[in-house]
Amino acid sequence: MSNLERTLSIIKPDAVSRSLDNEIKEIFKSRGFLIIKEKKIQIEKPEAEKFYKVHETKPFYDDLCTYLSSGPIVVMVLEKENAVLDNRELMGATNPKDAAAGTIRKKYGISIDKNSVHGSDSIENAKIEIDFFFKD
Ligand code: IDP
Ligand code: MG
Repeated sequence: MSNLERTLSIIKPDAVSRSLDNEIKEIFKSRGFLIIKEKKIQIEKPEAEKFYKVHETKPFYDDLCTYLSSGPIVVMVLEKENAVLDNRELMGATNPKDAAAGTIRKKYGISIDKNSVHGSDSIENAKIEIDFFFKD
């Protein structure tokens, strides 16, 4: 039975500003992800606050939203069997220090906040996040 899924991936400002976006896109493609949609954009802080609303009570919320809106990002819809979990595995742990060898955050992440990529954490949130950036 096919388990084709879509997930939302964001290449964050720390990676785009180091011109790592093409290299990271190649990693996704080489792991079997199809990039169905993509755009390079910069969002305003209120949009970042909406996107990260689930974290609004966290102490790092304001810095997180300032950071996500601080420079260009690449937003992508990735498609593959088990895309949601496979992308989380390929990204690695939130803190690059804890990320496993071979993961994107291990390779490129600078710190827990500048960790290079975002990925949806469930099929339900993937749908919400894809609509957030690509509703048309
Ligand atoms: P995730 O990106 O691995 O799903 P979340 O817990 O959903 O991690 O947190 C969202 C983002 O918030 C993280 O990617 C990271 O950039 C930032 N973040 C999470 N925890 C901390 C923290 O303790 N300090 C600063 N930033 C954090
Ligand atoms: Mg998350």
